[in-house]
Amino acid sequence: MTGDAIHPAWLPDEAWQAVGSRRVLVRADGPLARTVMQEATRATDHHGGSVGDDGRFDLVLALTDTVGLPDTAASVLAELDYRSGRGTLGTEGFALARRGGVTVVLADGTAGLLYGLFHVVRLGEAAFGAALPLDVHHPVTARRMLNHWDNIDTHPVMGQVERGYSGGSIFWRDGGLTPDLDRIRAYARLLASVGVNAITVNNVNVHATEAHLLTDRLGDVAALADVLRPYHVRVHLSVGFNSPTALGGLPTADPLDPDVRAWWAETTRQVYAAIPDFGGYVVKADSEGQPGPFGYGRTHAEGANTLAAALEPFGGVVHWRAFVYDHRQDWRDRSTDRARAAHDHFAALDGHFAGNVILQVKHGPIDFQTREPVSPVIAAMPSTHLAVELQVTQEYTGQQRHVCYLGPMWSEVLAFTPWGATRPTVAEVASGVAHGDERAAPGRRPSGQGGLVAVSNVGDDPFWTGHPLAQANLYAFGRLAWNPLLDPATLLDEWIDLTFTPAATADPGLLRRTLHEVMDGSWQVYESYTAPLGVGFMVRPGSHYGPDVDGYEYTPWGTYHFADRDGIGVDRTRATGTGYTGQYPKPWSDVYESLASCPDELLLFFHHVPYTHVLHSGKTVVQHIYDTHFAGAERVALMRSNWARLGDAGLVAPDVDARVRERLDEQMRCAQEWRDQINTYFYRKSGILDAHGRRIH
Ligand code: BDP
Repeated sequence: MTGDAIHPAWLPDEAWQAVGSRRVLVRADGPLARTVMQEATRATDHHGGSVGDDGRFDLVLALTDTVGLPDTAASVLAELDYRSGRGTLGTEGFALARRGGVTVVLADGTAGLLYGLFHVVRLGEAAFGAALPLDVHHPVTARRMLNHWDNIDTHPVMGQVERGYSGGSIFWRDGGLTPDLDRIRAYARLLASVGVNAITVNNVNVHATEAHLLTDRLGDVAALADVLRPYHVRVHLSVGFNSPTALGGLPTADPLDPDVRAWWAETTRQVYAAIPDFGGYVVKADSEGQPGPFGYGRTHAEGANTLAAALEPFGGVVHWRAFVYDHRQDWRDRSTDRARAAHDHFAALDGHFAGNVILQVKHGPIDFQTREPVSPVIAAMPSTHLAVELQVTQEYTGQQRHVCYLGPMWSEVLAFTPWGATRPTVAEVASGVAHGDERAAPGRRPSGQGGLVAVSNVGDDPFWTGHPLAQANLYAFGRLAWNPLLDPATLLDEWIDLTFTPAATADPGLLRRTLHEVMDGSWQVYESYTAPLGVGFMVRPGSHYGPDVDGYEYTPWGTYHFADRDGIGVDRTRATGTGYTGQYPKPWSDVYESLASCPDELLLFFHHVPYTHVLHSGKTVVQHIYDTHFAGAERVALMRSNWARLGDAGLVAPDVDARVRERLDEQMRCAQEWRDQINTYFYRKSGILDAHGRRIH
């Protein structure tokens, strides 16, 4: 992909117009303050403003311990002192106010100033208009992390980026570190602008070459850390549990073996010698062929704690993934249920993990399907730090060929209340403030570990994310990790305003309106033409793209729909099924157990029902399948014609327009393929005709 012009994503110079045309004063020192200064200078150089201290300012960015602030900033600081006291903003928070024609951003630390500057960019002219009352901003979650499933080498089956749909890796090229560090710097800037502060640079499936990043290739990781640091992004590494044997030449990786513990301690010491602000390790163990503590008769707590002990002296953390299941199940054995696996493995270990272990839990119990219930593990580990893992890369949601704006899905997950009462929410559990803390609330500074993690969708593609509109997912993830209460539609507006600069037109609202039409409900549209009612999978084995209803049905992976001539769905009830519903606390265990209360969209995830079962919507299951599949494909046709209006009006850059059109053509083709295969399959299984007489066979 090199040689193509890199699209600026949501921070083109035009997005800096409001800041760049102003007089900016920065009062802070240190590396991050230098970044703030550079950003302000770049913007003002471009738009004709100025950065400096000539006594006249429109925008002041200052640390709260600055002596001799200009009058307006001093009055804002006085109000902040009165309200909460300086020192309460934390390392990343900031306060913003506008009075007397001056916009003031105050922070206790330079990271807060950086985030404050990006906030002003987001506000645009609104930051320089009418007075704004003092407003304090904190991230709700302390760790806002992206995992890159990138390999240095190109894997024969998975390619260079596992489940990557945006070209090759932006970190690794030709068997080593990319020479294009400017691209990494631009990426760090995008991440900082949405508040992401941590990243892993290699795949959770740690192959032989990538394993060496921990030891003899550490210099490459240090080089990446140097590029990311000016934007307050810390580097973490995915490491193999068998590193002591694979890299250290030890006879065992048993986590309780003293030599193994010493190896981790010494290796980690060397990591910190090279990268003093290294974040920690991410571990996928005993899962899909990765080695783990089970191989040594140890628990996952024993495994995680050994790595945690090595990191602890340096303030590092272990993100230990709860994605542990047996991918060699017997499909005839209904007592096994992949959905149960994480809870079965981890719930009993609550309270056994070291303080710097963060259990990283996929948001659903299976694997990033279009629709899953929230994982019961999130409610089962009150004495464990948890991070919730989302998938920005669209493995099961159209692989960046289909438009699928995931903000609404994540927002639903984050707002879910695992105990039924109005709080705490999943977001509050992930922020580490939920348990036993009545005062837990978004906006409060997190008191503990934990966080939000997502699998990145970025590669070396000129549009960063393959589908240009998939940038919005990266944007929304960062913003929701900062504040899970943000409205996904509003986030889309933010992204639109920062990304597109519409040419003057008779209809200035057209761009925004069209993008909303195309993107707002695109997750539900995708859901409507793919696997129905929460049943999941039905995708082509291996690639996970396109329909294959029975592709996984008789395989050991444990992802079944159990469709036969009479009905469909997985019975996960306590009464007659796998007992999975019992992993939830009340009220959800009862809500999901009962056919009467189980939400329609999750019906087939929890129950096996006849095709004639009547949903809450009043339709039968099979008629719902037909209707949603016809409607879904029609919606895609509409999305395509709506987009064409934009392109025809010249409102988006020609290269973006061309890429989006090409993807929408493929989405149309694929949606029709899904519609036809699913409808025909269920017609043939059930023998029930479509009530509206449409062609289904
Ligand atoms: C699945 C992917 C697989 C990943 C795995 C994981 O298909 O490539 O390795 O998740 O999260 O969704 O470890």
